[in-house]
Amino acid sequence: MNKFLSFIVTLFSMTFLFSQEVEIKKWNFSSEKNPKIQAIKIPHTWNAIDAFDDEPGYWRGKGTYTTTVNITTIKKVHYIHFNGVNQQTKVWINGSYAGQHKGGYTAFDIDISSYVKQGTNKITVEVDNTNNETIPPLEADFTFYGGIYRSVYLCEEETTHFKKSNGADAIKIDALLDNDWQGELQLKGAISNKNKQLLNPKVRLNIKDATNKLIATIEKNVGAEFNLNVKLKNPLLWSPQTPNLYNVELNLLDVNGKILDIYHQKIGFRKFEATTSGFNLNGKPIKLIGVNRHQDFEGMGNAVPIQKQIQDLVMIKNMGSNFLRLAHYPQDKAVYKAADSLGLILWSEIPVVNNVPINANYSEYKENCIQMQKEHIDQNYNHPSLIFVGYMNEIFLRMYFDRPEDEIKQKIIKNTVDLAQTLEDLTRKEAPNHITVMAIHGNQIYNEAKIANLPMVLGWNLYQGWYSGQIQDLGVFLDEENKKYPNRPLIISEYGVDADKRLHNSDPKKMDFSEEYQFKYHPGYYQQLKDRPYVIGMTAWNFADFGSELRGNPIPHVNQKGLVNFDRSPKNIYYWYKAILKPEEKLSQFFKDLPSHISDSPKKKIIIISNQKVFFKVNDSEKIELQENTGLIETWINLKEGSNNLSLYDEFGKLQDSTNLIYQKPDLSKSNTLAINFGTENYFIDDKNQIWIPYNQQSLLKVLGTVQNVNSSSNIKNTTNDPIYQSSISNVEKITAELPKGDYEITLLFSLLKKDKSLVYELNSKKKDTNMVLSNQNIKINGKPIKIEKLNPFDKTDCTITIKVEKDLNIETVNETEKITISGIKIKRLF
Ligand code: GCB
Repeated sequence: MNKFLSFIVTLFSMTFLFSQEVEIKKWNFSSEKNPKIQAIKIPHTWNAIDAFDDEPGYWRGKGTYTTTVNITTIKKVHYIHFNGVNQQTKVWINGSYAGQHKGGYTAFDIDISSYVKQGTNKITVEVDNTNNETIPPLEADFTFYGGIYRSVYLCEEETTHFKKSNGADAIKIDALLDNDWQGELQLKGAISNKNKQLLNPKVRLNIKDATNKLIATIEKNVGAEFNLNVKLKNPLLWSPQTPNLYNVELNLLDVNGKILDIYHQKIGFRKFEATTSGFNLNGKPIKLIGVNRHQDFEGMGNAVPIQKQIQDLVMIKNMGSNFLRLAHYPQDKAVYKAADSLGLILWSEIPVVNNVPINANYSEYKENCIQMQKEHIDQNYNHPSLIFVGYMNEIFLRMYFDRPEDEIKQKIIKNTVDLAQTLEDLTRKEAPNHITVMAIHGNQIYNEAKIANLPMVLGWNLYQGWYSGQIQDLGVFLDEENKKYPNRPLIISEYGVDADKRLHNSDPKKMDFSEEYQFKYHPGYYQQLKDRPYVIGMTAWNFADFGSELRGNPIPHVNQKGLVNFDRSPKNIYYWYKAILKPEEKLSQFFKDLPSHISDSPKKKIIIISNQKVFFKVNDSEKIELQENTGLIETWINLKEGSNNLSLYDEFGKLQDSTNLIYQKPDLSKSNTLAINFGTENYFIDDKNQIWIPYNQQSLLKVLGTVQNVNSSSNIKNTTNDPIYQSSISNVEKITAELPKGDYEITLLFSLLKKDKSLVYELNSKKKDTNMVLSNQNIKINGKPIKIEKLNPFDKTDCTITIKVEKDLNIETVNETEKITISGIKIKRLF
């Protein structure tokens, strides 16, 4: 753990806990699916593995957690605080039902005082992540992992304490600034004081600076509800550059001055405004640039330890971001605290995504949305980082995709606008000093239904150059919207493309999943944003790859639009953002693609990520000078056969990066293995580090016939090398090659691709998938017959044979009228 991170972690553990809260980590768990009781630790989910396996879907049902806690006195108030459980929770204490909660992304308290006894108490928690038509999200492009995936605390309080409401202490703080930049802290609170048991309750408010020096204190007798106002002279302001924080400590006292309850919160003074000519923070314009974040992590689902979550925010900040959208749901409280300390402006929202019901479920659904938004606001209101509060994402997406008849369409619009108006009003009332937002997809339906007029800032999720159109269409779209609605502050709430670190292409194209296309798309968007001062900012989709079970993709079940991989190792584009967003930190490095360049041509495109003047040398001889101002430089070089040394220097001759690149011709007299992928222009690195070269990069193999490419992005079973099988060529009459004399191992790779079920997210993509029959292909290799048994859809078959070759390799069908459909071929020379 780096120093900075460990500092933040200690800071949190100090403020998070005080004596009456005990974290309950160890539980026993069983589920309807697997009744065998197992000992587990929180955070926990039962979908970390099955949401990524070959079987479609993931288990959604009921899981039961049990544990015991020791309670020393029942004279006090006890409750269990859950930070997040997906999706419905019911709690029993010693067999008595104590309460429930709906919704998977907000915290909640279950008061257990009436059910506990002195000594050992049994807690039973039933968690249900079955698809529920009344709780948002109903559907979305992410996996709804079930379980108690955030921390749980047993809390003990005096009978008189700060009131709890909506999973938080009912204390709201505004740290305001007047026109002369003088601070005023306004605090609203409430006390739970059953039967007026405590006479004359008193509160004491201490405000301390970052070094814990007391700078203001007041004491006041209070009733059930109270307000406190404190003026602070020349407070240090909070901003992404200077995340100055103050500590607020509120004590509840009895008449003798005994402390009955303590509330802690870090606050920050900042003033902001979203206008049609940009965003101002503390009186200065600032372009908001950052990322969206989902909370899951490779191999863990949503049960991610806090340290890893904080590390995400450290990486996001280190990339140069000043802005973070927590999409599409409230995240762990540690995330908001980290944003406060690191200086990241937050957009946080509830998961009302894709559609709103129009059947009998609507009223209950609406109630659940309202309750969720209240919890979301009450739990996070006091964080200085929280500025944008949202409540809907692409809410007409399902309707757009399904294209229902007009009557149904009108009903959907009616309910959706009704819900949006309710949530907008609620948010303005409950979070009066924040900015309301909504994210919509690039379609006019939102303007037509007038839902786009509701929020204070409108967020557009735009994917021109991926799901539709070209990269340059972004600016055209934004300009048109700005012209039509000149009074509407705009932000780009999402933009991005899927990119797989194993796929590379020097001539990248939309939908090819290569890292190179991602590298073309993001700078293209950034430039168009910079050219448009009226756009408040933009958040890339997504910080990291994340689980979305319904997706195909080169890594099935994973949305790969991350700037970093699912395990948080950076993709090349992460460094590009860092280079341009942090010009003060000099960064120059080679774009990392393939360890070897295997092609008929020695020409290789070199990409350099740099925010300074650099030069580089190939094999210590040629010196190539480069000027830089966009963070990225592309140039072509010629490689010699064998090993090539590339070294990159700053203008003063200091080495910045070096790499070794092997150039190999696809020639089996010089190397012993050649792997060729059909139906694609991408290079692919498989799980054994074998590079598969696209058929068009070599002249060794010849394919005869009027061949057609067949592509899919669906999961191919029984392999992690999906990209090899996700592309094929069909209608092949013959494959031939002239090989050096010898013994060879030949592997032919096949897969049966059927038309993908289109995803709701792939708005305008024209799927190239065709239905293919690949049964009983009878093929001969140099006359030796091999038979491919019937394949299951989206399954793969590899056939390996050993043959002697005198001169030619010939792969053809036994029956001349049949044609071959094939995904790849690997030729290994044995000697
Ligand atoms: C969107 C959605 C987001 C998806 C993303 C995508 O517009 O808001 O949830 O994950 O597109 O990758 O398609």
